[in-house]
Amino acid sequence: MNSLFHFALSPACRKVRLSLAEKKIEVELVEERYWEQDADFLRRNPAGKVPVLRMGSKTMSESAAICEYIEERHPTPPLMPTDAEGRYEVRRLVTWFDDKFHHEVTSKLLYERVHKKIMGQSPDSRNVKAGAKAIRYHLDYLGWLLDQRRWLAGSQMSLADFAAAAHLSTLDYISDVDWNRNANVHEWYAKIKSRPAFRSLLADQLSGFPPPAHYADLDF
Ligand SMILES: N[C@@H](CCC(=O)N[C@@H](CS)C(=O)NCC(=O)O)C(=O)O
Repeated sequence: MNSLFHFALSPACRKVRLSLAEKKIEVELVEERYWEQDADFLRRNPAGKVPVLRMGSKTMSESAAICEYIEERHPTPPLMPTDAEGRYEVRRLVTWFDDKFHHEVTSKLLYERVHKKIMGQSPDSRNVKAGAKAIRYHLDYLGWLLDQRRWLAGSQMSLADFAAAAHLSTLDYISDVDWNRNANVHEWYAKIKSRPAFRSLLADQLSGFPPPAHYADLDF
């Protein structure tokens, strides 16, 4: 059996969960309290980060590398285009979310409001304010991309959509996404949220942090 060591509200873990589910690869989810940095966890990933995926005898870390590995081993259904330009665009957008969006928005909202609390620290309101401001610009950028494309990186759903949806779904869990800001983004998220691969994310419950009613509602 494959095992994914994960944390429910980790966008990097969610991206891997979406890829595995879309390709119908079964996996046992093992919750990892990564901030405790226990010895077994550090043995699995000396970088001390989730996700960690164990497939057969192989133990892997780094969500982008994991997703591309899954893609190469299980190419159907495809989550990467076949042409170099298309693949470039997917990788650019995955990096946009895992780097820029993560730094400007996710770390400022989710990590302040949830992760810090779990670790017994107080949120910094300046960060929360900065994150709430930055997400507007990112939603506008997504809306602009979707003006020209059916999916974020082109005409086919790809890892770029999963990277974006992974981040936005964790923020939606804490009601930090204004779905009325951009109709294209709302429509795109409704489409991706209704996929069977999304079901396990919508069932997530983090103890002490109940999700709002709209979180699992497909008609939000
Ligand atoms: N580049 C990594 C980032 C993963 C990541 O930042 N995971 C967070 C949880 S969302 C973590 O484990 N943080 C612990 C740490 O940075 O020490 C990936 O894409 O897998």
